[in-house]
Order: sequence, then C-alpha cells, then structure tokens
Amino acid sequence: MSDFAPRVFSGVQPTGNLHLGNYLGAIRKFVALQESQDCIYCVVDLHSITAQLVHEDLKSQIRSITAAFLAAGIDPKRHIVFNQSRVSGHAELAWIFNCVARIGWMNRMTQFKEKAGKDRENASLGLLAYPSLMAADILLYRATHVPVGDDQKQHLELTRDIAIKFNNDFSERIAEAGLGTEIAVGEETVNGYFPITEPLIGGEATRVMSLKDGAKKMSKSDPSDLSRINLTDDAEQIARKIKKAKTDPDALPSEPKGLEGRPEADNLVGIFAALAEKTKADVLSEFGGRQFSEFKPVLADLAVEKLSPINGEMRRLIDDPGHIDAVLKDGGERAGAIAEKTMRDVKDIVGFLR
Ligand code: AQP
Repeated sequence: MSDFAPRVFSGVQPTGNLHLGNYLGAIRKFVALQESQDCIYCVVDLHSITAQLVHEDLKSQIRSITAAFLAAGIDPKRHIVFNQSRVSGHAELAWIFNCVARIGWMNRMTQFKEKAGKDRENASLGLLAYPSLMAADILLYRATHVPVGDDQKQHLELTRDIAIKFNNDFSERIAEAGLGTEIAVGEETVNGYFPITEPLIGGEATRVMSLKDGAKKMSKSDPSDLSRINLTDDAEQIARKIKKAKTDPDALPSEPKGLEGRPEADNLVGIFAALAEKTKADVLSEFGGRQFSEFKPVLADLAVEKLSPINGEMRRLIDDPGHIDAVLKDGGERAGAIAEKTMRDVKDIVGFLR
C-alpha cells in the first residue's frame, strides 16, 4: 500500500518489426490495463541507439511501433502515447540516476552481458547505462505499475533499487521540501519521492521463445525472420512460419508436466494458450496425444484470427503518417507537462539552483 496514485508506464523500442512476443508479453497487456488505469505508453527511441547507433529509418520504425499500439487498441486520447526523445526529462533524470546507480549493478545485468557479447570494452556506454534510462522513463512519471515480458524483470528490480537509494539518500531533503509520499516497505512506512514500482508479468506467454530454437527468446533482432511471427506478417507467412517451427517427434502430452525438457513444444503450447486466453493445461486436455502435424494448422488458424485485424489496421495507419505524428505530438506535450513537474521537484531535492 502506498499513497501514490496508480499509474502504468511501459515502453517498446523502435528496433525492428514487432513480433508475437512483444504482443503477448507486453502490448496486449497495455490494452487490457487501459480499461482500469491511467496509462502512459512510450516508443523508447533513446534506447534504440544503445546497441546500434545508426538506423536506416528510425522515423518510420517509430511510426510503425506507434501504429501497432493504436492498431492493438490503445486509446491515445484517454491515455498518453508518445516517443521518448520528445521529452528531455528522460535523459535529464537518467543522468541523475547514473549517479545514484552503482557500476556493479549495471555490470550484473543479463541483457547487457547478452547484448555486449564477448567484446564488452567495445559496447557503448549507453548500453551499459540502459537500465538507468529505463528507471528514468518509469520514475519520471512516478509510475506504480509496469507491464513487461519476463526478460525485463531484472531491469525492473534495478528500477526499484534506484528508487529506494534515491529516497534514502535524499530522505531529509524530501521531507524538508514537503515532497514525500508514504510508501509501505515491509511492515514499515517510509516517506519517499519515488514509488517502488511493481512489475506486471503474468499469463502463459511472459517469454515467447524463437520458433527455431526453444532456448532463445523471440527477438526483433534475430537475423532469421523464420524465428518470429511479425505483427505485419500476412496469413500465408504466419502459417508457413508455424509449419516450419522446430518441434520434436513426440505427440503432445496430456498435462503441462509432460512439457518439461521439451522447450519447443512448451513454447507452441504457451503461444496457443495465450492467444486463446486459456491455460496450458486447458490446451493439453484438448490436444494431448495429437501430433504436431495436427496441432500446427489449428495454431496457425488461431494466430491468423487474432493477428490479422491488428495487421490490417497497422497497414492502414502506416499509410497515414500525419495522423501518427499528431498523436505523438499531442502525447509528447501531455507527457512533457508531467515530466516537467517531476524534474522541478528532483532538481530541488538534489539541490540544483533553478
Ligand atoms: N520474446 C518475448 N516474449 C515476451 N515478451 C517479450 N518482450 C520482448 N520480447 C519478448 C517484451 O516486449 C516489450 C518490448 O520489448 P523491447 O522492444 O523494448 O525490447 P526487447 O525486450 O529487447 O525486445 P526484442 O524483441 O528482443 O528486441 P531487440 O531484438 O531489439 O532486443 C518488453 O516489455 C519486453 O519484455
């Protein structure tokens, strides 16, 4: 329990085609949450230059992610949709958080290790500091809840660590300025400026795996297009990719326990369950004992049924960049007003002269 008004924030990088993992792990949850919460959804373009600096067409990637948000059903009038670089508070707060966070915290991040690979010395400083910018994205709006896929869990823990350290290090200043809000920490109640954000990670598809390798996350940057279902794929492409998806020779088990040690089977059953809004147990009680040659066409039909309306709407929106740009401009102005207030408070707390 805390006295912070509930607010949802989440972001998606404009680094390529959105895929089924982004949809089931994140965007579908964004849509569901907007019915009951105040939501801010961001195309995190500043993050997109951390792993690769020069992008061929960043502007159209930003528009395409925005089109996916809108096509999936996010309402940009009732909520806020914008691209991160429009609001300078993200970079400003990230700098302050770079001074709050410790290098050791960043060095432990799995995503940094995976993305930097063996040649860490040659990774950008931005890639190392990525989680600090992510904490700034969330805390600039003092967001209390963040819907994400399972891969972002560690970054959200770090966001909590940054908020806790900032609240502790500046506790007297926060109290003096009357800027504290009550936060429950275990049995105790403390006064802090930033909320201790809760991750929202749940359902049957928190980590959708590559269709070609059940040990690898489905990812925009995987060089093989057959590894993922893109939100822009048509019915034929979806069916072909599912048909070619890696599986094992055994029939489907009748219970989830039988998926242990069968990552590709587990992944396809999880995708089916998430698309059908059922549990894996429900899916297996229907398909247990059936071969993949029977299961895959039913999965393909379900994926086409769920994704083709989004696909059609995305194409329509991408053909109207003026509308997308107007949505981002309006969202940026509304996000900017909230961010400005936070940055004024933070500058007062840190002790800068304004
Ligand atoms: N495979 C996945 N399963 C479930 N959720 C996923 N997400 C990403 N991949 C999966 C969730 O989608 C949201 C947006 O992710 P992102 O674009 O900001 O960055 P990412 O996690 O790095 O995604 P990618 O596709 O793997 O991109 P690249 O290849 O550019 O690194 C997040 O909530 C994420 O959890």
